[in-house]
Amino acid sequence: MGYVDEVLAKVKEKNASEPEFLQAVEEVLESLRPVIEANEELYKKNAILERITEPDRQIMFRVPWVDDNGQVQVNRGFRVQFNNAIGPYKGGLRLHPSVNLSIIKFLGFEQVFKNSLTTLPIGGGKGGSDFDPKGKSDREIMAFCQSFMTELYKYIGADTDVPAGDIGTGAREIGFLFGQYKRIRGLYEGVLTGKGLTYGGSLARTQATGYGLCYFTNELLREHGMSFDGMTTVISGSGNVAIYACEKAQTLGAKVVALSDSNGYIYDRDGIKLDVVKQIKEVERGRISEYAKRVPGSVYTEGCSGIWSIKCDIALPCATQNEICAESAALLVKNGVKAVCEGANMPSTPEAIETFLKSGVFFGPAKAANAGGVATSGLEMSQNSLRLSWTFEEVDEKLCGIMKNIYKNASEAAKEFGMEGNLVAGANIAGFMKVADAMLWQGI
Ligand code: NDP
Ligand code: 2IT
Repeated sequence: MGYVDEVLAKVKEKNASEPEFLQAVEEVLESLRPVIEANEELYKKNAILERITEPDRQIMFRVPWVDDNGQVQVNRGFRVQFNNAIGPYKGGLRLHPSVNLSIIKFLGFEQVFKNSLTTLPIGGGKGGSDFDPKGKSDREIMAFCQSFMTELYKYIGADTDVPAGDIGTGAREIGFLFGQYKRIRGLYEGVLTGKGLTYGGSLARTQATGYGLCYFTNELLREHGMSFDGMTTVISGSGNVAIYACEKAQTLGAKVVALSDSNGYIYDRDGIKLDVVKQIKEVERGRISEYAKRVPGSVYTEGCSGIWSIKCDIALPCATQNEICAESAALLVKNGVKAVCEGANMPSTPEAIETFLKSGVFFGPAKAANAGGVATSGLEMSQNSLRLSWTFEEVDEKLCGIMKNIYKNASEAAKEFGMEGNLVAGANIAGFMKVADAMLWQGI
């Protein structure tokens, strides 16, 4: 049995109850085969694959807080510090009832390679809680965030581990978390990114994941003689990533016709009116179904996977993991989709990815395509260290340069190892090489 298969078997045995984590590891290790085989003795002797698939540490803790009725509630908190070979642990905090160790580990594992691809000095980690922010009052959100940070502060710091936003964690939550960290530690430091602009946040961080996704997609399209101009585009989700992907895609000339949330999707054949979406989602924290009540001619349909039955040229999944299954992928292909680029983390199942690659659809995997968010978090860390803030244009230009570079590196790595055009393999290989090299230099 070869080294890759040996490690895969061990990882499966040790983490049998963690399906999302195993899915992420399997995808990465499978695509690393040519790199590992070219240097098997060195990697095996140093147990690089065993070490890269085992987090440095995983922290789980109780988060008690008091709701508006005076009732004590208890949630579970997580922080998985996966790998800090190339910089302090860095990655978001997800607040969603589905959160468990498997999900946080898959996200932390992906983050290691994604952060490496940005070319910035950031390691990989992820955290969160099974707390559901939906329908909670601002006071309840604050109570939860303060309790969460009262435990988390022991493990993080500007040079140790720098959390940020993810599903359910936006500017409001980051503010409460930062306030509590500052109070407990008595330190004013860039311990979180995605901060408000009045207290150390970076301009363009809010837009960065969505904009970055479009910069990446644009590069991919350009390479194949296309552009967003006139392209019918479907975007799933209607949160931070989806909204700013929609904004940039529209600026680049795309016609975005659909958005969704976990209940259903809207279709507007005249093109989504983003000001209406922003009012519903960012100001009112409402449901996407509201859109159909406010915009004549638009239609709301219950159930979120139906969004992939809409005929489109470009699909940008920006909601959550495994939201595109084999059948949805087959439908997209049948309807003539040209490019699929992932704004969410691991939104396509392995079968869906295979369908896209086999059908010649241009496919941008998450760890390359959505790296603009964490890259701009890296730029926020730099600005905090310098005690300076750059203009929106400066940050946006750097972000655009980083995304073009990620495309180039992933594309060249795929070519070098005989898999031209396969950006899944290219991104995994390019991300892996730098981290593995740093681990080798640093000893065990
Ligand atoms: P938000 O919380 O702002 O938005 C999430 C959106 O996805 C909402 O519309 C939500 O709908 C929908 N959603 C969540 N869970 C499900 C589900 N199980 N089925 C269908 N829809 C669902 O999160 P973000 O926009 O920040 O994150 C979206 C994705 O992008 C995630 O995969 C995240 O990991 C990834 N990402 C985020 C980055 C960032 O900087 N924020 C950076 C890189 C990746 P509802 O309101 O009904 O829950
Ligand atoms: O998945 C991700 O890359 C994020 N949620 C952003 C992480 C960050 O540290 O900005």
